[in-house]
Amino acid sequence: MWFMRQAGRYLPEYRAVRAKFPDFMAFCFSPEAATDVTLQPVERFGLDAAIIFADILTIPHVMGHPVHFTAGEGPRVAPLTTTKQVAAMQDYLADVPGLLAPVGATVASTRKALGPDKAVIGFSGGPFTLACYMLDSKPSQGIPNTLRFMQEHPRSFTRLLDTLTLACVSYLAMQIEAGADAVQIFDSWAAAAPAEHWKTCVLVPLVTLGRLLKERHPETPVILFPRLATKQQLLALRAHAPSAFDAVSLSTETDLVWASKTLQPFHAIQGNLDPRLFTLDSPDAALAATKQALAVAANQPGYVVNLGHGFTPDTKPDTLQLVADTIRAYAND
Ligand code: 1CP
Repeated sequence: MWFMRQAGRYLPEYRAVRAKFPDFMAFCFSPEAATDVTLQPVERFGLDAAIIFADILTIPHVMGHPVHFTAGEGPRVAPLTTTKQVAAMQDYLADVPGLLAPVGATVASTRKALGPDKAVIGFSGGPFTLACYMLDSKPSQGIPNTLRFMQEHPRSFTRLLDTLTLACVSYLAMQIEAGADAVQIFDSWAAAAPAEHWKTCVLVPLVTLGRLLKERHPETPVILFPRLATKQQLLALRAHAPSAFDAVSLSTETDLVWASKTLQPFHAIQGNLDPRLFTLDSPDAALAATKQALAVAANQPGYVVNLGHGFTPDTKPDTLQLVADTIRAYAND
């Protein structure tokens, strides 16, 4: 068990460290502080895995599109507007591991701090999601620039996805070489791709990324998180396990009973507790959902308890403690 955004603002000990860094990206690139907050939830709740504290936007940040975070507003990425800028990104490709070396240092020191019974998870964004942030900055409000660029410059858009795919491979390989035991690819805006372009925008880049990574590190499990993927899309991805990935992280919206029956015999599944249940005054609903998920998916191999999306700042740590204790008691039974 581990939880998406387990290191975050709902924890007072996270806020205390965060307060020392007015610049969020500088925080992500400070191995000592990043290791500190990576370990906090693992120690507090006794989780099985530490996900490295960083952000998916580190890749655009070091490839010529700096990212700034303003309080309460989220990320702002220096926008990509021209095909020339896509071509210019090539120049950074070979340097990605070096430019992101501080994240490698966080991986190494986290690995060193934890016992062999705990896993360290590295991560990157999915190529399409990164492209959405580079073209639109706020994909939550729609991706008009991404859709226009895709339409007007189809070859350059493909080149952008290809470049980001190679950057992700190189970044994830670097994290594995620094000590990550598994990696997760967050394609958070995969569902924003028009249905007729889902294959070229989401499936092909994710499968290519996974395959290239497995050529370099065949033993390291790769988890995909194609957020809000439909059943049909999850089935299309299933055909590419285990050559490109080993596990799929499911959104809360996906029926776990269906996923356990249909996907779990082929690859591991992870998820998909509703993070909103952890914000309620009473822990009862989160506990009931946890027991339900265990009853559905934990009776066969290949189930990782997690959320369907990340924790929000109003998450109740006490509820997470009760949930983690319940899962541990189940696993030890
Ligand atoms: O001020 C703060 O503390 C900012 C909050 C925050 C945190 C805790 C951001 C800004 N990023 C993070 C860390 C983070 N981001 C992790 C660390 C490890 C952990 O899970 O504990 C990870 C894995 C991410 C990944 C990430 N960043 C995603 C993919 C997952 C998802 O939520 O879909 C995305 C989309 C981002 C971009 C981003 N970074 C931060 C915010 C607020 C956002 C979302 C912006 C948006 O809504 O578009």
